[in-house]
Amino acid sequence: SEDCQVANINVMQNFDKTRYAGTWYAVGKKDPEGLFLLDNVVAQINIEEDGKMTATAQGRVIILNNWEMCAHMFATFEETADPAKFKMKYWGAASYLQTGNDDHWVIDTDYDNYAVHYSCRLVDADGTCLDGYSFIFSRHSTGLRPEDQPVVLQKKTDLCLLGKYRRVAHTGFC
Ligand code: ODT
Repeated sequence: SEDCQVANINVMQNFDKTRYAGTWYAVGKKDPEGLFLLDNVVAQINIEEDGKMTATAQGRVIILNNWEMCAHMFATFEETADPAKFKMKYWGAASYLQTGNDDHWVIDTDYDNYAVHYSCRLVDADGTCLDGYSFIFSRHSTGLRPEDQPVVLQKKTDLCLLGKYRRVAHTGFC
């Protein structure tokens, strides 16, 4: 939003989770404090028979004493009054991986090429986000199509995160 208030952030209208399902390659990321997923991040969104959204994800992480590994993660999503806003409960295949319960907001997607995700973990006293993260997802491991780049740039600006993203490499590590 223009004033960077978390409460005023616009999310995807008429969000359709069935079209969001499938494989997404993270191509850009704004990191939170205590960064976890480094690169080679691929998420697989599933819709279960009961209609609930779940996901698996993998990504390169460095745990404890500089041990590099491919983290295998799982998540369940709790729906809210807004269909584009979920609570994501997540855990790792191994006990030493991160666990948590984060917001998972879908800011914008065309379902077939790009998705802009946002999660604020800590809202400051002034209503802005003090600690959060955001993924730019693509259906293509090679990155965003040129025609999607201006759309995504506008969404980064709307999120008050312009210039805070880094590219997420896909090297085949995971
Ligand atoms: O890298 C960080 O520090 C922030 C990310 C931490 C949470 C990642 C946990 C992944 C859970 C399993 C898969 C979910 C897929 C969802 C897609 C987008 C958000 C990661």
